Amino acid sequence: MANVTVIGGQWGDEGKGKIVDWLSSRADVVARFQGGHNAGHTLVVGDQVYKLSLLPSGIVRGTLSVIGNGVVLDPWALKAEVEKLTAQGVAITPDNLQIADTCPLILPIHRDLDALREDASGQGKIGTTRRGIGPAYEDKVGRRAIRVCDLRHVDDLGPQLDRLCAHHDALRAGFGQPPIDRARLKQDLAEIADFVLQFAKPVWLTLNDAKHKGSRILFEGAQGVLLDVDHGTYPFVTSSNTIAGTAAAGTGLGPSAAGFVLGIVKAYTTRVGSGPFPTELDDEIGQRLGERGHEFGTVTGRKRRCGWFDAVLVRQSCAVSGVTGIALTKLDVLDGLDEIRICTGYRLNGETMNHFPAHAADQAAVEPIYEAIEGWQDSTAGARSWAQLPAQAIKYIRRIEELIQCPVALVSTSPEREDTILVR
Ligand code: 2SA
Ligand code: MG
Repeated sequence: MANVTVIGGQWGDEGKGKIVDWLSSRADVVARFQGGHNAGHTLVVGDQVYKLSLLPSGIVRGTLSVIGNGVVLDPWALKAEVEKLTAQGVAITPDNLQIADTCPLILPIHRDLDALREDASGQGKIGTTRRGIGPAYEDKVGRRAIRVCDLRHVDDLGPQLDRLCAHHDALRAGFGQPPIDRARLKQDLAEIADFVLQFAKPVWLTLNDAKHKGSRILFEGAQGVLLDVDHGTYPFVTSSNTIAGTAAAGTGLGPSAAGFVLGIVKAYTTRVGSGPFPTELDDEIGQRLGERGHEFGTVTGRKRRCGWFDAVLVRQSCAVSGVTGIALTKLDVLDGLDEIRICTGYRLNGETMNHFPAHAADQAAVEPIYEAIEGWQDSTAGARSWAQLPAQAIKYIRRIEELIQCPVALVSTSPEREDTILVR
């Protein structure tokens, strides 16, 4: 196996955790390159369920796991997750976890600001995970972030805190909040510093050394292409680039390192948070998909919105992310439906279109054009070979492949990692 970059091809929750886990047994290094502890990757190993938000999924199998510079890191969330996994019997040490010393930190003020803004935004609210992701990225590009390497110099944070406070104190005043308590912040950082610093490394160097040794690197994306800050359903997106191209920038390896770009795509569509969703089903079928698919947020427990497969959106995701092949997940959730629909185009103001328009109002107004195919009654749950799939299920997969203009490389038929069909 060469390097593989795994990304979500829809709005996240496509089942990346399982696929990354499946692939991580064949990788030497697993690297996260964007997002933060807003991700929710579920791994089922035997009778154990691991829910990861910040740590790369490779950690569960003991594979060297790297958090790249493109990730925003909440040190307290890191500690809590490390402790949670340690209690589940996963050994986490500086030998198997490395964190880029250039990662910007998510501070308590970011979490507060995320929630204050959401609460003040009325209809305009994004439906964020309230983890402080957006405010932390803003501070990164605004050049006022405190980064992992700064934890080595907490006593010398003066000028950085000046910049941070100049910005945030004004914002906080607008929300009726007191200025940042600098002494408290410094003390909190000083207390958590050693915990984070034991893992801090120039990970670009680790990864470049791994590359020269011929090691196989697995890049683990979080969220999905439709939540990408440039290519997604802006402004209802996350604050990072979630496309495969970010694997290079978010770790310090060049674009040639991405290798096989595997887009994880659910056999239907879900979304958490606000924003347009053309194929959303507000009916019994939507309800059924949510129940059978256990569609609740891993991090926040929020109920996910459900709908039919949207081939227009996935085609676009595959294109902007340079997807080599897709892994189709949760096919079994569609078992037993009489008829299955696939969105093949949109109608907007009387015109037909085959891509998703850029403007949020147009995105909300498009009407899906559906193609119906007959469902299948037999169970696909747990199928491990093409031969175990009903003919209609194969037809559905082949039609998706055609419509999205991208081959299906894997089909996943249950959360269990061996329940995977390798197509090519
Ligand atoms: P944020 O917190 O600023 O990144 O939120 C902005 C939008 O991005 C969406 N988002 C997600 N969508 C799906 N899954 C995500 N991870 C968790 C999961 C989410 C959860 O796997 O279940 O537990 O609720 C995730 N993270 C961010 C978010 O809903 C906003 O629409
Ligand atoms: Mg998830």
